[in-house]
Amino acid sequence: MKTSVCITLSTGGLLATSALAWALRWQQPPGQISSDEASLVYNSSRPAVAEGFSKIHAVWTSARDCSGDIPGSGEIYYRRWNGSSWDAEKHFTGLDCYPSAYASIGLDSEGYLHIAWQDGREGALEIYYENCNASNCQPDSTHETMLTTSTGTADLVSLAVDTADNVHIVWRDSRPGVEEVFWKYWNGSSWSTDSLLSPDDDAVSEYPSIAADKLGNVHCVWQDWRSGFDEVYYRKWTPSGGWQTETSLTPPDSLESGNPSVAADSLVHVVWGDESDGQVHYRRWNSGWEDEVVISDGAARATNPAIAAASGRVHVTWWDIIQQSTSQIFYTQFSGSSWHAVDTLTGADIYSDMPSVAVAGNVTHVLYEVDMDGNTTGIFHLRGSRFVPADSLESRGAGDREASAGLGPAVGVDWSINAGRDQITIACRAQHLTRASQFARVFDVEGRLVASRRIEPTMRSAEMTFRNRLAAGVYFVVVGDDKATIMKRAVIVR
Ligand SMILES: [Ca+2]
Ligand SMILES: [Ca+2]
Ligand SMILES: [Ca+2]
Repeated sequence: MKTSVCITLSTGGLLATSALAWALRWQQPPGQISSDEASLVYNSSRPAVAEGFSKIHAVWTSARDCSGDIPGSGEIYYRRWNGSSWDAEKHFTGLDCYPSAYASIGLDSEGYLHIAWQDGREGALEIYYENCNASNCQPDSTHETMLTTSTGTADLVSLAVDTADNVHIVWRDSRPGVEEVFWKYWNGSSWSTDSLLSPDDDAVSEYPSIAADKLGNVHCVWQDWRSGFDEVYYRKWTPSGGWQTETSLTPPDSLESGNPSVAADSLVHVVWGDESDGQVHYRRWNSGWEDEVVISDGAARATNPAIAAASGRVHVTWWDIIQQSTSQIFYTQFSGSSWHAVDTLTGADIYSDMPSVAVAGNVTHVLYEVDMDGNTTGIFHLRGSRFVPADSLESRGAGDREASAGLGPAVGVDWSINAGRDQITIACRAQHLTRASQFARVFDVEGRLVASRRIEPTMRSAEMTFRNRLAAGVYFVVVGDDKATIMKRAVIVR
């Protein structure tokens, strides 16, 4: 029985000096969606999610209906989040158990869900495609279309639907002798021929990611080995001009920059994992490519970011291999001007990876893979919604503007919990709290007030004693006065 208490403090949201007068409240525990029966967990992997008509659509690979006689066997499964629960699971591919995997989805303006995946039913992998009306999707394997006839292997497909409802796919294809990125698209009446997007130069170009913006354009990124190390390249497609020449997004610095992912609204957002510091990096196109920024804060190797852009905000999730034996999911959000503090979504006691993200309204949905027991994996779902942890923003009048006048720039809060987990000590650094009405409060992840006490102006620390032990979970410590608050997030692990 574990008795130790581990506290993880993040650099919490600093309400007083930024516009981030909110936090994300993640529903716990996460829901498992890859099987309706908790006792039955099949190998399920690589979830992909997309928003459409305020619903969340999820696909993933599972071997639940396969005996395992065929190596890599798996089929593509689908569920729709209707706003409060997941509709019944359906399978997209016929249950032949030949490998079907790496599904990518997008929705068009009429509510059709488009899906592409790699499939080994013909021997070597090829790209397949199907669509359905997402209001009541009825996958029909007799309507599947084989989109490629590669002389090599066609896989790692990414799909996007542009504003004219053209369906674009990019994928990795070894037909030139070495893997290159190919593209084709459905123009409303037929599929175009397969077309090379990356230079046919004997250097591997792979892991393409594609996204459509609000203006009718399409954006593709991939990793490219031409300098002897992987770097990220980019091309843009316009309806009138087709594909523009490529742009290098990362310097050829002999440090791998790979697994890029792209999202687009009226701007273009690209993330990737970078070996220079083991972090997730981000670049935005806004009338030109802005400098890259580091958006993760992991101590290990952050990789495989997934990205979504919605309502002017950018959402990024990734996994970080903390140690050889465990991996955790992280998330952060960009307001357009500043990045929110990184949220840790999964504990170090489980191995979780392959996150995917989509947003409906104010709710962020993250799906990811969990290693259940070393042999089987399951797909899990977390919802995060924005909320304001300070109990009464209304009393602060104009909120953030008021708040910025309240506390000095060097504010800081430290806190610790005793081994019995029933007493929190909160320390306020420097002389920030000079007003008459000051408080320290602890909220749980649901935003409920757990404890509150008044702090005298002369006090530099406060203790809060709880009647019961605090359960493991996420908490927020808020210190402030009637004008401003400082929030710090903490995760209490078993
Ligand atoms: Ca199959
Ligand atoms: Ca190449
Ligand atoms: Ca690099």
